[in-house]
Amino acid sequence: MKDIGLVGVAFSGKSTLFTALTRTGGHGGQANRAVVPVPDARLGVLTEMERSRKTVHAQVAFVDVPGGTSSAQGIAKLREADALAIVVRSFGPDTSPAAELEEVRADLLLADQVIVESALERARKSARRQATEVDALEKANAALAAETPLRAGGLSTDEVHLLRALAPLTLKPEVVVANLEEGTDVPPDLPDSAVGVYASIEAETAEMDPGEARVLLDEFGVHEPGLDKVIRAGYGALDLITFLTTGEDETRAWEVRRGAKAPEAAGVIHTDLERGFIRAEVIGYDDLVAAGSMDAAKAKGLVRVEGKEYVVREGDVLHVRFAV
Ligand SMILES: Nc1nc2c(ncn2[C@@H]2O[C@H](COP(=O)(O)OP(=O)(O)OP(=O)(O)O)[C@@H](O)[C@H]2O)c(=O)[nH]1
Ligand SMILES: [Mg+2]
Repeated sequence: MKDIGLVGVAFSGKSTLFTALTRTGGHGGQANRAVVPVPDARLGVLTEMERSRKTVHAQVAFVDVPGGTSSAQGIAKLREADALAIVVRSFGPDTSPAAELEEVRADLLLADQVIVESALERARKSARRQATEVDALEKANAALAAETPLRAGGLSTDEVHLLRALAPLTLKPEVVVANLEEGTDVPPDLPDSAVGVYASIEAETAEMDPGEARVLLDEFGVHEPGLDKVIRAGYGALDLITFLTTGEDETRAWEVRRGAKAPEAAGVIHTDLERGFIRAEVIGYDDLVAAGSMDAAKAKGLVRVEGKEYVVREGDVLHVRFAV
């Protein structure tokens, strides 16, 4: 499971958003890590279609990082995250969410500059230095000096690989979350991809009976709550795809690295399935729904047989054949 670190200036509402997330049916372990199910409408459809006894969602974890970018401890925690969600304040008096976003991004750039510069110095002095490493660090250093996040720095796969050990913050995928005043929308000067949430009221309503929550949210002018959007956007920013399995026992969403081949995906379900992988029977979600059921899809010859080289796609419904 992947971790998304919440980052933002003081009082932007990170902890309030975190509380709202923990109440959506999340069952966190530690106090500052909320494990939440990723909303996925396809699961309900397949569950009904195959009359599955159980429905299991993919999960993602949000981490509330005390101190944020203002402390070394906060920065260190954020380095452990797989993606960052930048929370900007868009409620209360004197809001300037776009300026806040720039402030946070500048902090992230600065934090990376510090580690890249010192790594570069060390690499240059080292007797065992490798030209490729020095080159990668120099390229990263130049990007950061030009205020370009490393993810947009034109680094090759190998260079990114060399930098991974430093866990640079600006290499991580990022989503922007506007914490909104009730009755308002995402301000137009934020990126188009920014999602809005009403953290305060959504924290209050997350545990209510859905009908009661609806009434209260309507009263506050919140017609489309944002928590689900935040979770989907966060999950979506990670370099993952979701594949599905369905049957009488359960309908389930699984996550795997984008670009993974069928045996690796099978291994997410169980290591035996990867070790003993023979083939996968595959149908895209839309094709399956159009066919009406797995049996109907098989009867129509719509279920493909794929081998070890097949690259799994978003929304594939898989059935793995294996022998151990
Ligand atoms: N009106 C309103 N108030 C909010 C909202 N979200 C947070 N607040 C209030 O803003 C204050 C700061 O919220 P926190 O969630 O503690 O902010 P934070 O980002 O965790 O702050 P630090 O941990 O200090 O960096 C609290 O008093 C919250 O009640 C919101 O959506 N609407
Ligand atoms: Mg906080």
